[in-house]
Amino acid sequence: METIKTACGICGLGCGLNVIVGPDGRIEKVEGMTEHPLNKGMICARARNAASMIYHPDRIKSPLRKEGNGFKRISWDEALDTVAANLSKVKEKYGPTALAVCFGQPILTQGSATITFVRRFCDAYGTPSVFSVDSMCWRAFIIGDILTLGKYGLPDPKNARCILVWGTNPSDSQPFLARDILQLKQKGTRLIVIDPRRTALAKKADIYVAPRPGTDLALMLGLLNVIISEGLYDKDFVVKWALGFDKLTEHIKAYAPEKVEELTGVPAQQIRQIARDFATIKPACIATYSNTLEEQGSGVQLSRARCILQAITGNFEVPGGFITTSSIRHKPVRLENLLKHKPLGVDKYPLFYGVWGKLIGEGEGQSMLLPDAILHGKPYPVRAAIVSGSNLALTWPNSRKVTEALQSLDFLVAMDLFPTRTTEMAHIVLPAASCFERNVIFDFYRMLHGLPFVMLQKKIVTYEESRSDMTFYLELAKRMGYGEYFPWQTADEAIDYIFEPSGLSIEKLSKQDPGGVTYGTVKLREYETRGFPTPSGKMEVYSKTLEELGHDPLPTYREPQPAAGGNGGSYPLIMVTGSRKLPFCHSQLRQVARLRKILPEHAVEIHPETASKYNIENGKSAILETKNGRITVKALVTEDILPGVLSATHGWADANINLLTDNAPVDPISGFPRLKGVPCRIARAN
Ligand SMILES: Nc1nc2c(c(=O)[nH]1)N[C@H]1C(S)=C(S)[C@@H](COP(=O)(O)OP(=O)(O)OC[C@H]3O[C@@H](n4cnc5c(=O)[nH]c(N)nc54)[C@H](O)[C@@H]3O)O[C@H]1N2
Ligand SMILES: Nc1nc2c(c(=O)[nH]1)N[C@H]1C(S)=C(S)[C@@H](COP(=O)(O)OP(=O)(O)OC[C@H]3O[C@@H](n4cnc5c(=O)[nH]c(N)nc54)[C@H](O)[C@@H]3O)O[C@H]1N2
Ligand code: SF4
Ligand SMILES: [Mo]
Repeated sequence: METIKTACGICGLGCGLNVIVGPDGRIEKVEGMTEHPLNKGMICARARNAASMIYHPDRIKSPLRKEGNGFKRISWDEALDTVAANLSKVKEKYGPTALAVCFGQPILTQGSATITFVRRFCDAYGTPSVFSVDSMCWRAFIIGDILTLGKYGLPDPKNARCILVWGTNPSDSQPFLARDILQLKQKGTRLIVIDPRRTALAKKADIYVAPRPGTDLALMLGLLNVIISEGLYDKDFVVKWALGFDKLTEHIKAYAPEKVEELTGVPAQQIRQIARDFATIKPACIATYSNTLEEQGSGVQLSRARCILQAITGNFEVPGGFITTSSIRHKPVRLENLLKHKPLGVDKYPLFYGVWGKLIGEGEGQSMLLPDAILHGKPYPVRAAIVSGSNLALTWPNSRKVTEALQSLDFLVAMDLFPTRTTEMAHIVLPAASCFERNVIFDFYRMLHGLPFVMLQKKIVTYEESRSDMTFYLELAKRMGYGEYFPWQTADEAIDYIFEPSGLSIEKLSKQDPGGVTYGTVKLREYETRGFPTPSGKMEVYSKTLEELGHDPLPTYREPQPAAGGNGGSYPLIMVTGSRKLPFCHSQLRQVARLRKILPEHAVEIHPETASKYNIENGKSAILETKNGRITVKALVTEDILPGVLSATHGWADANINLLTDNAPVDPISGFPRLKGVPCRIARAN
């Protein structure tokens, strides 16, 4: 038996694992790595059952070519030749913009080298049409942070004495964080939870409030109203660093607690109490994550409001508040000089693409615009797509339209671990290496957790003919004649090349620091010596950049449109979608019997009052409907949700909630869709 250390990539958070490998080279057992700074020995059911996923009989074992209604096994050579020939044909006929590359969460969290490498391939081909899940995950907050602070800030709850857990449920989405927060609470840290569902942490909280979904910006402005009117802010900081604070002071007068109570349903007295606690118990942080406040249609402004709350209370770039970290030096690998076109959405959502001339991410397009571009050929035809590590047929909103678009393509390639609703539409399907079957330098800790730490996600086993995503793009580039830009023999060589300026390498992280290594620093009050990296050098409470683009220069609450909830219209209820469930990751892992046993099927959460009003019974089927479609789903009647609100999860092939959501961009700044606060109705299924 051998124990090998690796960073878990199943849900992408990077927990440290000890993987026990038997004499035959098979993974026997997976345990938590006690010395890892994040999970400190803890693992979740998914990692514990990793072997059942890796060796699952349903896995894609070789490349496949579509033949009639089925698939035929082919060799990698044939697959690569077929992909290269078809992509060349599409480029010749329609130009390079006709290829779209779409990647999902497993690529996004594979480490920065993979994303830049995929982009290098796209640059060589000449397509700017790259789309990822961060059109609805996380990026709206990055944009808001940069517009306000000039950089991306992360909450540091592990060092906080007051934590506002706001629209995140770490018990399901970051289990080690839930554990840490409960431990801190026992030691006296003040815990405040803001969520329309009474989550496990909410039940232990000092204060729990349940706002009407989609009204969080009003609540944040209400907190600012109390903090400013009661003088609970850091006056020295504000005078020196907060550009436009005087305008904010006027602006927030419209958000008195009683007014905010009307908008959000949160009692004025609790708004006052939360504001006072947050401003006076130090250090304090607002612990959000990457998907809830972003998907309300006002993600960028929510991010700005939370940055302002953090900074004016003296909680920016201090441990326990918001922290920022130094970045890792990479070799630049983009070939932007070869790109003659900009991706979809740059004109309408320029800040999604970049702020002040600096790309956000790698300058992807806004994915919400892709289905229509494929279906209507505007602004240019998109006729082929490579889908890497995404089950977008289930996970992108408006599944009906996404499916129709994918089916209409001349050529579709999908690389995945398992057959999915997306791979079933592909002309060529490729077997991807799982996170236990490839080397990746996992450098996402700083981005995800504000932890200056790096670790190797190690190739521990090989599975049939699976290959890493980088290997596929490397091989494809060579077939397509881009060898001059892709001189590496292997993906590992390319990773080492990219990380060379940092001094990190696969060899070093494998032999010298297999348990990971601290890399870089957390920055503490860097602005005091260097100012804020914004055009004004200050924190931009009032954003001229937004004003010039026709947006609200100060965060301003606007009632979600179309409105929902108690308005007596056709869709009187409000649905939140996609709350995480611990056994699964999006649409993944439904095959693993032990995980499926924990949560056998999709169930929509509904309050007993709402259930009785609509004649819905616990455990019985119900029809859930929005303007986009309807599904039949089991009802779970629970006191732990606000009356009038329904909560449905995503990723279920048989009761797919994204048949009910819309891909229309809603946030005017980022183009993010609305997946929380969706107007809906429910009826008993007979
Ligand atoms: N088990 C598991 N973990 C995951 C993932 C997974 O698929 N499975 N996915 C990972 C990824 S990619 C992401 S982006 C993150 C997402 O992580 P989060 O966005 O933090 O998602 P959740 O932890 O499910 O928390 C969402 C909470 O927000 C509440 N909520 C919904 N609407 C509103 C609202 O309008 N206002 C407020 N205040 N609260 C609201 C819900 O009731 C729920 O309790 O999780 C990551 N972790
Ligand atoms: N309604 C609603 N929809 C949502 C959300 C919501 O809250 N509500 N959340 C959104 C968010 S935040 C996100 S991040 C997206 C996630 O959207 P996706 O990224 O599309 O989610 P998954 O279903 O996890 O799909 C990932 C696929 O990659 C495969 N895979 C795993 N590892 C690898 C690998 O290393 N390489 C390759 N090539 N494939 C791999 C898996 O088998 C799986 O089929 O969903 C979004 N969709
Ligand atoms: S939470 Fe579970 S699946 Fe996610 S990285 Fe940690 S151990 Fe892996
Ligand atoms: Mo996400």
